[in-house]
Amino acid sequence: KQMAVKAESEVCLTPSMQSSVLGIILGGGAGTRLYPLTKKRAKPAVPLGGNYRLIDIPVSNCINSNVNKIYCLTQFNSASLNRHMSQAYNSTVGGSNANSGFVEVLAAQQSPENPEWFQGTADAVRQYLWLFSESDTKDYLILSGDHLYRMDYELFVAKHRECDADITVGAVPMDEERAAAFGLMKIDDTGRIIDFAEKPEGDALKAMAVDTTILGLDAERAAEMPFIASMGIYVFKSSVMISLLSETFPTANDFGSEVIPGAKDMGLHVQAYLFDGYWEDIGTIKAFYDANLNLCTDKPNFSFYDRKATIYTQSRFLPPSKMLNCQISNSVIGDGCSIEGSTIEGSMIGLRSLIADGCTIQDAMLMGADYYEEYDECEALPDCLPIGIAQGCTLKNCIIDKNARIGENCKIVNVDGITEGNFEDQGYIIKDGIIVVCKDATIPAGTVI
Ligand code: ADQ
Ligand code: ADP
Repeated sequence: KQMAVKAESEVCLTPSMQSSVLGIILGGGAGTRLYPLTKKRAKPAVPLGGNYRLIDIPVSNCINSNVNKIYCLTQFNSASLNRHMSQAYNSTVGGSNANSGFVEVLAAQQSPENPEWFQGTADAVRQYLWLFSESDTKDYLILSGDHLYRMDYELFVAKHRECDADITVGAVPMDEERAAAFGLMKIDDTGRIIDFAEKPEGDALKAMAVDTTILGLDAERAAEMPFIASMGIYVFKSSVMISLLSETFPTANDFGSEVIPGAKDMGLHVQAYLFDGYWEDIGTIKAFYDANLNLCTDKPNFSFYDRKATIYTQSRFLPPSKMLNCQISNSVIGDGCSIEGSTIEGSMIGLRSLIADGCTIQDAMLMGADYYEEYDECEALPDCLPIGIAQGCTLKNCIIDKNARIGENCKIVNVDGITEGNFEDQGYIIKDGIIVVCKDATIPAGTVI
C-alpha cells in the first residue's frame, strides 16, 4: 500500500481521518469555461503539467492527508476519466482491511425522481446523499476539481472539530482585481463567518473589504489583499449536510450562493479556515494556460517535486523522452516524447509528444497523445497526417490538445491578434487571445492562424 510520508505538521485526530472523513470532489458542471478542453472529456480528465490530469491534485491531496474514501462527481462520464481513476488509484487507496479506501467516479444520472442532470454543486451532492450517508462518516470534505494547490486537509478538519463548527470554509486573502470572481466573507476575531457574499459587484463588492491584518498579514500585504475569499472547499458535519440539503434548503442548487450564506443566516456555526499557501482556481483557459506555463519557470508557484507530498497519477510505463539536436530552455517535457532538431522555450510538452525537425515552440502547452500511432493507422487517413507536430512549424501562445495532427510548416501564433473566436470547424478556438487546437483535430500543412 502506497502512502505518502506526512509533513511535520502532523495532527492526530480522533476519530482518525481515514475512518471519519469522506472526500467529495466536485468534478465539473457544464464545462463551458474550459471549453474546448472539455469537449470530449470530463473536466477532471483534462491533462495538466505534462504527465498529470486535473483530478490528480485533489485526489493526491486527499491521499497525503489520510482521506482514502473519495468520490468524484461529474456531469458526464468519460472513458479517459474512468480509465485514469481505476489505473491510478485503486491500488493506492484500496485494500482489504476495515479502513480500506476507494476512489470512484459518480456521473449525473437521470432517474424518475430526478429527470434533470446536476443543477449545481449542492444539487450534485444532494443526488448522491443516499450513498454518502451509507459511509457513516462524521464529516464530509467538499473539494473542487479545478484547483492547483497542496493542502493538508487534516489541519482543515482539525480546525473544524476544534471549533465545533457546523461548516468550515477554506479561505485565502484576495486582491481587489480578482475578488469579484469569488465568494467573499467577513469574520469575527474567532474566525467565525459573520457575512458572506457570492461574487458581489459594485458597491456590494466594496462593502466586503476588510482589514486583513486580522489574518496575520503585515500592513503592506493587507493593503494589497483587502478581501477574504472562499476557496470553494468546505468541511461539513455530515448530519448538518444531510439536514440542510434535504430539509432546510431542498431546492438550493449551489453551495456558494445559497447553502453557505443560508446556513450562516439561520445561525449555524460557519467558520473560516485560513489557508496560507499557493492556491489557484485554474478553471478558465487563461488561468489554466498561465498555471501550466508557470510550472516551467525556475521558481514555479506549485511544485511536483515535493517528496513529502507526492502528486500521484497513472503509471503508464512510458519510455524516457528523447531529444535529438534540440535547444530547450525553461520547459517541462513529459514522458515518452520524441523531439528532433527543434527550439522549445517556456513550454509544457505533454506525454507522448512527437515533434519533427525544425519547429519553434514558444509559450505553448502541448498535451501530447493518448497513444502511439501505428504506421498503417495513419496511412489509412485521407491526408495521411500523423499525430504530432510535423516539420517546420511555429507554435506560440497556444494550447494543443491531445492527438492533434499538425501538418508541415504551420504557423499557429495568432497572426491577427484575435481575442475571442470560434473556428471549431477548422479545429480550433481562440479564448483570451490563446489559440486552443481541439483534441483529435487536424490542421493541414501550411495553415497560418
Ligand atoms: P465557482 O468555482 O464559480 O465558485 P461553481 O461553478 O459552483 O463555483 O463550481 C465549483 C466547483 O464545482 C468547480 O470545480 C466546478 O467544476 C464544480 N461543479 C460545478 N457544478 C457542478 C456539478 N453540477 N456537478 C459536479 N461538479 C460541479 C466557487 C464558490 C465560491 C468560491 C470559488 C473558489 O461558489 O464561493 O470563491 O468556488 O474557486
Ligand atoms: P493517458 O493518460 O496515457 O493519455 P488514456 O487512458 O487517456 O491514457 O489513453 C491512452 C489509451 O488509449 C491507451 O491505453 C491505449 O490503449 C488507447 N489507445 C490505443 N490506441 C488507440 C487509438 N487508435 N485510438 C484511441 N485510443 C487508443
